[in-house]
Amino acid sequence: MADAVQTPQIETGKFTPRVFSGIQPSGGLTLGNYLGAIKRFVEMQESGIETVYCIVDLHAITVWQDPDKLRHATRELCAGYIAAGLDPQKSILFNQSQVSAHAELGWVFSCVARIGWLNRMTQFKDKAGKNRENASVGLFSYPTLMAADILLYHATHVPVGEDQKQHLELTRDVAAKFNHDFKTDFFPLPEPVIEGVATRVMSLRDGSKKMSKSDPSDMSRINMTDDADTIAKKIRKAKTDPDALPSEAEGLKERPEAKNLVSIYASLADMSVNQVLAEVGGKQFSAFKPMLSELAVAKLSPISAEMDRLMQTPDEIDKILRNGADKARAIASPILDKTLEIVGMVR
Ligand code: AQP
Repeated sequence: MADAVQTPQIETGKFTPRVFSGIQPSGGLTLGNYLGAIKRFVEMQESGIETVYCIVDLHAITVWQDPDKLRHATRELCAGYIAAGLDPQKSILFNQSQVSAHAELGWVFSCVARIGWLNRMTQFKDKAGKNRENASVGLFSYPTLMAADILLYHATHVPVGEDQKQHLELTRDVAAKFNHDFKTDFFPLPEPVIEGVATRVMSLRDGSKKMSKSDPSDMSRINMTDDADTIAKKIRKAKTDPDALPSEAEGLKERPEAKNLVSIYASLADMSVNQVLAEVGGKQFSAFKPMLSELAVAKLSPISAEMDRLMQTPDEIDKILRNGADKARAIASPILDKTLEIVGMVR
């Protein structure tokens, strides 16, 4: 268990340790979401810390979402959470738009954050691309809503993939500026938890690009709902180089595609990269890829079968989300009320 999460031992001061994280229902779940986020969510749930996991549908609509597809993706993400091991009895599972305090605190924080801070966000630049003038205002201010998601629960730890590091830093800046401006210590400065060997799973077609739900090429990613043949085909066709695998991690430098496939194997097998290379060093990709396919299918098939089963009863999923939202509201409402009081709103 080389990449097992260590229960963070940070000083949380007056704040009780609480984990918050979320995923956008902006398409089907990918292997990147699973290894970079959900697998870690489950480990943290089992570590005994209070865990709150959200389906961030308000974030998803920062880019166009077809309403029917959004509804489907929201339920499918909830099914993915549960199928991968999140237990609604142990963790709070809910969707963001059912707890209106997210949007309300998001507004307050959009008045705390500075435009200069948001201008530095690389994810906005990547997602807006060249057509920046045509991007939604929500896409630009996304990180202030993310700060609200986290701070609304006084969360102390936030498990995320590497790509969210900058947004987490902005969340800490928002909390620190709010505390400073209003001479309070009301908000904690949450710690990102970016651990393990697969904090940045790369595209199967291009080792310099993150594996993403919204990549136009389906061959670039493994979807959690892909069947065994599709997974095997995508891994068989994954871009590699002509060399054999090295026997130590050092030998993967400058070989992004090879590093990606070995890291995926390591994360799925709960091994370190060096442990994997000790076993497969010297092999050609023609021998390694079938091993990776077999492992990926063994790990992902039970999850996708369970997702399928859960999706047969969407009413049950909706009930789980409503119950989760009630529990989330019970934590969030007093924190929002106190925030508005600190700001000077008449209550
Ligand atoms: N490729 C990845 N490797 C490791 N972690 C990843 N995450 C996403 N992609 C990878 C982590 O998954 C969590 C949820 O991400 P998100 O859905 O909220 O947004 P995202 O990071 O923008 O993910 P996508 O798949 O790229 O979505 P789209 O295409 O809609 O933008 C986060 O913790 C993220 O780090």
